[in-house]
Amino acid sequence: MLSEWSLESSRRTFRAGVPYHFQLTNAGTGEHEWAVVPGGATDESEALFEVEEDWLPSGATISRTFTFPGPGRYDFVCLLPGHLEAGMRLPVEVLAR
Ligand SMILES: [Cu+2]
Repeated sequence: MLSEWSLESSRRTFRAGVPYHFQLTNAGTGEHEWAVVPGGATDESEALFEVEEDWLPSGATISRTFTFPGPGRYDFVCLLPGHLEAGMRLPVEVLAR
């Protein structure tokens, strides 16, 4: 779930190589996007997966499937200008399969 200015996830630990079905809800009043990046990354070019803000207007819920390629730390982030800095980063852990 995304809102101003946070991301929440019912799950924070995943396994590499397993497809996960994510239900993304924008519970905020503005646009947000959802991206998966390597831990600490801040640039869109580093995103492994991205759901653009057009798909997540206020109140929208959509589903996407993503598979983490390998173990390590990843972050769920919103990369709209200023949103990451405002706190929209959620670290998650991915374990070896
Ligand atoms: Cu945002």
